[in-house]
Amino acid sequence: MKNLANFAEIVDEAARTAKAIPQFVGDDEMTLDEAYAVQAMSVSRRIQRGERRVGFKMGLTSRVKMEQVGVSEVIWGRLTDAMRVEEGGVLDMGGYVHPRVEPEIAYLMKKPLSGDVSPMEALAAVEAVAPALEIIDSRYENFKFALGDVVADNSSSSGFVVGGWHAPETDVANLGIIMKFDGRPVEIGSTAAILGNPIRSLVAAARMVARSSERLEPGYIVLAGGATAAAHLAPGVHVSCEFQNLGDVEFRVAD
Ligand code: OOG
Ligand code: MG
Repeated sequence: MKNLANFAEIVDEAARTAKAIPQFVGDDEMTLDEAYAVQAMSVSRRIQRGERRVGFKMGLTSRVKMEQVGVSEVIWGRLTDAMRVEEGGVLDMGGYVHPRVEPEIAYLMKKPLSGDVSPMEALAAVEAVAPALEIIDSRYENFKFALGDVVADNSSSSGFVVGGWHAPETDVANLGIIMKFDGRPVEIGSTAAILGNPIRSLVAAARMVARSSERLEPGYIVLAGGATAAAHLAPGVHVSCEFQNLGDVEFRVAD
């Protein structure tokens, strides 16, 4: 029998100590349900250390992200309060293995949502929408993984920055994005890259988390997934991202 709790401990310790580990599995060695079970157990370890659940992140919801990591399935992970980076704040790379940053859209939930829902039903459960940056960090050596590995590793969750909140009816279907390092554009894209419209990512989140007996809870943040490829962070870099109609999000990496 596979010792899923042991996998959970290994991946959680790798995240806690920011030390890279070898890939666990090819996809045939761990089923997807087992990988999500490992993820749940590893996040429980964080909760036992005093962290608090604050939401979910969707991953690989754009073609460019799928191509960047060579995995072509939509995935999800769990967010805790310890992953939140203050907007305009400073990120210390010491807590990460090889972090990258990507532009996203964040939803704030006002009503619970779970299972099969329409985009209209999903939107009716939203309190607000915001521009966001996700800081992802794979705990696997060379940022290399198969589907089961990345899901077990909480879908590379490690940090997120949320900008100003807007009314839920704000149209975020196709907004231009320019992500800059030290004022120079590094990634340019559109929110439409996220499944054609980020609301579809919220619909997918409601459906997918239900399989693990979870639901999107009131007060939860849901990150819709990267709209562009992720860019490697380096010490001292100032990251800023302009979202058409939504405003800017920024942070700095400590030297
Ligand atoms: C997997 C997580 C993907 C996204 O927004 O697509 C993700 C990874 O790229 O390491 O967060
Ligand atoms: Mg992401």
